Amino acid sequence: MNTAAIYHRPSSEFAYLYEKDVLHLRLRTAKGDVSCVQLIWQDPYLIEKKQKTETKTMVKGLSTELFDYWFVSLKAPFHRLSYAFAITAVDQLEVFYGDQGLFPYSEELKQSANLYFRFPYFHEIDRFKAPSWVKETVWYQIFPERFANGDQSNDPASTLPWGSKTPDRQDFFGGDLQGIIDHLDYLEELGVNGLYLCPIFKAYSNHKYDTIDYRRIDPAFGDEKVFKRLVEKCHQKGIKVMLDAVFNHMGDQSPQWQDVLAKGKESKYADWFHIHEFPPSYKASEDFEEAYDMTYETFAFTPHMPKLNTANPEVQDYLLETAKYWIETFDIDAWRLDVANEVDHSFWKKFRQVCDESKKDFYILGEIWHSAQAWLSGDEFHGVMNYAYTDAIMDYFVKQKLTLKTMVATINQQLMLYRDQTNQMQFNILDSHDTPRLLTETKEDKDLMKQVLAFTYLQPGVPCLYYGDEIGMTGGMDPACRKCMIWEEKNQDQEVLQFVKELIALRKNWQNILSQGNLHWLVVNEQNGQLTLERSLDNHKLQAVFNTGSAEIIMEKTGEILLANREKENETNLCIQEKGFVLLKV
Ligand code: ARE
Ligand code: CA
Repeated sequence: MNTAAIYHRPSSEFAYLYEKDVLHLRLRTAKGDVSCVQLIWQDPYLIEKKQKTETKTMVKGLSTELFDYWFVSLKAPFHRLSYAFAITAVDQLEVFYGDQGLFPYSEELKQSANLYFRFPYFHEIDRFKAPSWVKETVWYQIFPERFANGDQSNDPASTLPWGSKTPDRQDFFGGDLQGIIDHLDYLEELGVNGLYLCPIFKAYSNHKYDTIDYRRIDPAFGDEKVFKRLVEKCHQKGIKVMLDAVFNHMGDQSPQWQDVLAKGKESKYADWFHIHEFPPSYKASEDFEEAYDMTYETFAFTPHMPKLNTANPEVQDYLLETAKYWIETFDIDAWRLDVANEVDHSFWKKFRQVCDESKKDFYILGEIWHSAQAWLSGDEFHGVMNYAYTDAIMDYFVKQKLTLKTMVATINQQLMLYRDQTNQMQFNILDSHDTPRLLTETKEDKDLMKQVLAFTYLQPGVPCLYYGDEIGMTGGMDPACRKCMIWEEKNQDQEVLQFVKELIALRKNWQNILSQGNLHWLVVNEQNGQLTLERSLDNHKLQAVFNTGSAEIIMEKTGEILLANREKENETNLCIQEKGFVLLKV
């Protein structure tokens, strides 16, 4: 038995309330090492009285390269629990694993109350709760400067003709909020029901991540009246609205930073930032894109984005009031938090409370590109932009940097980092305004793009479509991934658009299973590239077969075809070609 791999941690993603009074427990063991795990449990005060313990068999769930994860769900009569694990290895060795560690198994051990792990009390108020509407959402990300120009009167002076070129870093094309309003019917027909807008507050650049005034809509995008109309029309169409909160830093054109430049240490904003030496200064790189010898802290090495001191109560009040203002005045439904991992937890805990107080079922999404357990224990974010999960998908299907087995193991590893209800809230994006577009990454192979999209929309978590992907737009690394949306139908790929509409409709029709259902990998065949996954909930089952290899896959038709690409069928058989897939209701 590989005892070193055995692991459980109370009050974590290994032991948590999933629903009111329903406890989920997980145990980690070495892959292939254990044949059976029995949970031994009882009320802590009854164990003290030597009351007989109960047992419940755990089931083997997901596996990674190194580990198997075991799972059990249970209720406790008095909302208190002492529990331990009786683990039987394939080599027949049996151990008792509890709060004091591992012991060779014996019945006597069960009488020793102090050897048990504890879930002291099932407090509903402590449970990781998330707004259930998010599970039913298919998001659409818009970069407002490039979606649609609905009002030429607000165009910045240097505005270029729409779609006239691949954008450079400083270009403006006149996109605005009215342009989004004008195309809500398009979004409704596409089937998306959540809108994630990149920043829209007054700022210097075309991306608006260098905020000047958090309380004003950027004049090039419109004004508060237009924004209020946009949110109202979205809500009338059942579309939720998520704004982008850039609280890690401000723009250096902001009045606060300008005051620091003017007055130095005497400025009342001197402590709003992380300034090590006055006056704040830097030396610019030749292309003015990056700086060095900076005497103050910034986002990355960008001198135009001085980092905010979010431990300063004045800064906290200013930002928390901002968060509250946009929720209470415009009824937005969610915040996406920019550079969320570099802002302190103490501030985010206050932020979560403000959002919860401002609007019931408000959704908080952190931009974190790596594993994010520290922000997802229930008192900060509900989910993160799930690049750590979708990178594995891209690295296998598109970039061929991973083996099939490693992709599956990485996905399972990500799922085991978080509580099940948290996994349902994760924001699955394949591309964004910060990455090359999906179709460009697939080298314009539309079948591969469809396969990757279909695979992603079948995962736990909610999908987000980056504007223009649905009509076959391309574009490399930022700023090339931020081209103007193409509105002439003859220049839109109508075939891809139709496929994406079907995929979104399928995700919404089956969102119960796809969001909350179990995930099983039925076939992971490195040789012929067959990957079959199953999503199941109660007695409903969906199975998807992906051909990630080069030879055709012939298989029996085991259910009703819900969606497919590059597959042929006759009465009994299916033939799935390279880069094809089929989704079956079994
Ligand atoms: C752009 C270029 C830079 C260039 C800079 C010069 O991308 O290469 O040096 O211009 O001005 C915004 C703009 C960007 C701009 C940036 C800085 O949208 O166009 O950069 O400001 O001026 C990391 C962070 C993540 C961050 C990305 C960009 O972790 O938070 O870098 N994303 C947010 C927004 C951006 C925004 C900012 C932050 C700043 O989504 O749009 O940029 O407010 C790996 C790492 C990640 C890294 C990721 C991307 O995966 O793990 O940590 O993200 O690569 O680089
Ligand atoms: Ca405009």
